[in-house]
Amino acid sequence: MKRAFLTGVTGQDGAYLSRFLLSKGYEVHGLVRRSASSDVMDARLKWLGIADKVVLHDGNLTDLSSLIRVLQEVKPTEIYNLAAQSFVKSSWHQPLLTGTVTALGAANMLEAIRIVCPSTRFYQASSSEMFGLAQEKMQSEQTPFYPRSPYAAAKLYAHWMTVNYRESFGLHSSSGILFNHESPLRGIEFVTRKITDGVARIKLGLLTKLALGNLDAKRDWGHAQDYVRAMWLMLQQDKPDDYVIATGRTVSVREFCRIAFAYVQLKMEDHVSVDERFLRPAEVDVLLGNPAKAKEKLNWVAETTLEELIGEMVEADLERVRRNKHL
Ligand code: NAP
Ligand code: G4F
Repeated sequence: MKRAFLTGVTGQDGAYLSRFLLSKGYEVHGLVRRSASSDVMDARLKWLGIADKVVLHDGNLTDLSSLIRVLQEVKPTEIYNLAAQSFVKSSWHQPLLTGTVTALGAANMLEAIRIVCPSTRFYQASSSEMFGLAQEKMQSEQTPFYPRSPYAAAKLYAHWMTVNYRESFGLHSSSGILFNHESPLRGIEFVTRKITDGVARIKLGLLTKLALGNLDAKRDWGHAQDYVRAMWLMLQQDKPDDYVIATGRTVSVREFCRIAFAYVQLKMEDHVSVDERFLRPAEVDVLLGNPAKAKEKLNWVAETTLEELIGEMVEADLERVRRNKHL
């Protein structure tokens, strides 16, 4: 039986990846950190109807002893390290915490694997944020990195540790350099979900204005459901490697807003304002990924268009706001 162990199982990608792996017949185990709000901890797994099918283990990415204990218990065949302090803006407020979880947490996971189960395949959730001040118009596996936030610097350390443990100890450790991917399960603090939630509230008469930050920033946005498939494909390869996962299309926050408001027959100009509280000390102006290697080696392409993604997110938020549902 194939047995997967996920850190970050309660997050957006953890929920979609769990569902994907269960559909492939895997036994799925996940790491959860202790929370005072344990009733909502597995809200995303519940949303997808799989909470009772995922085995949860108490632990923390910053606690190596907990990782060693859980790996000894679970004996996974595949490990997906999705846990992180993943919100870029917060990484300036909590740079040391971000380094401890997002950078050293990955090193803890790699050490636990090296000690307990060195033949287990490992996936590291790397990020297009590592390209930061992008050195090429389209970013590929060959593009030099230029991190622009404590988050990106932490992810870069984790990325190179994944490469290093592959080269030093022969671990089957792969790194997915994923561009932004969204869904109805995206955290409300990220701009896409903030916009679709705002659109729903404005459409239903609960809000009139939506305050955002830099409307000119451009991102290559895809659907999380497509991207978790790429994670799995990486671990099915004979050799570990690094892959850029992206759609190859970039649009601005302004254009994302325009499409989302138009979906409910509203104009963004009537509702969106700029509030400098949402600006960042250093911005990543534009990201655009080149997924050619993933297409060639993994036979992976993004299947969901941006318009389909936005439609699905707006519909989910309309439903959520109408029913006053959590998440
Ligand atoms: P997310 O929704 O923010 O989920 C992050 C997960 O990490 C949550 O399950 C969280 O648990 C867990 N976590 C945080 N600190 C932890 C700790 N100390 N110990 C154990 N677990 C901890 O993130 P996501 O969007 O699913 O992204 C998954 C991964 O991919 C992250 O590493 C992110 O940085 C990376 N990534 C994301 C994107 C994207 O566009 N989504 C793109 C590139 C890379 P709680 O539920 O307890 O908070
Ligand atoms: O949605 P965001 O917060 O995502 P960001 O910073 O691109 O990071 C996400 O994608 C990365 C992959 O490239 C992941 F590694 C990371 O974990 C995370 O999932 O912001 C997107 C853009 C930024 O340029 C930001 O300045 O939107 C701009 N923006 C404009 N107004 C805003 C807002 N972002 C947020 N969160 N809130 C605003 O009001």
